[in-house]
Amino acid sequence: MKALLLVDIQNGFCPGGNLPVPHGDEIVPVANRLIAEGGYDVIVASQDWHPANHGSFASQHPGKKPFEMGELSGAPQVMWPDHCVQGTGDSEFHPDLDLDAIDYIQQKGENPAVDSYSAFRDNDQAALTGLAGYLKAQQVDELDVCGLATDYCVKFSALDAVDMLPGVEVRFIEDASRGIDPEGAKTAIKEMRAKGIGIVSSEAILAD
Ligand code: VGL
Ligand code: ZN
Repeated sequence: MKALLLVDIQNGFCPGGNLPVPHGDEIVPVANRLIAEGGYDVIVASQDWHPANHGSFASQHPGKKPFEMGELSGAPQVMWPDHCVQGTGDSEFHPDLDLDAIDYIQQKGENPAVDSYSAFRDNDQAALTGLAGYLKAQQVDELDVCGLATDYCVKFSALDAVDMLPGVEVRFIEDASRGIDPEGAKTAIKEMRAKGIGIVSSEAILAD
């Protein structure tokens, strides 16, 4: 079974959101085309879903400013602007994303004491989400990953997919993703490639 994982295509990561990824909204029509014509059997989406007091927010650390480094539960942590707070418009999926086609939504980042870039588990790797179990139950053996942001949640989700779904071929769809920082995105693609993740374009997928 072929699956598509759409990572965090939410208002908060698009222009106008609280943690905007440059040109993040440009991936929405690409994602919709992949959903409609990509030949996927299973389509899943992750949703960054933080409580208002999440420990990744600079606002929870007196004296810290957004994008500085800080600490969370003893580990280094980027201090993010408040973003994707549960129940706010910032945490909603982009209004143009074709939600009807999504079979399973994996929320993440609910524990205020740890961040969760990956859709599969928290950054400390202690608590798992249900996503690996869901994909295994669907007998997925090919997983394409795309979304926001290439250098954070997309990268960590793709790397975890390789570790947590043995035997599954994992690919990253470059033009259906955008990064927070261009250098970070380049490094992320190198890390994914080094892990055996294929780097593909939506064009190639749609032409198949
Ligand atoms: C993300 C930073 C903080 C992401 C989520 O979706 O890439 N980045 N929370
Ligand atoms: Zn977040």
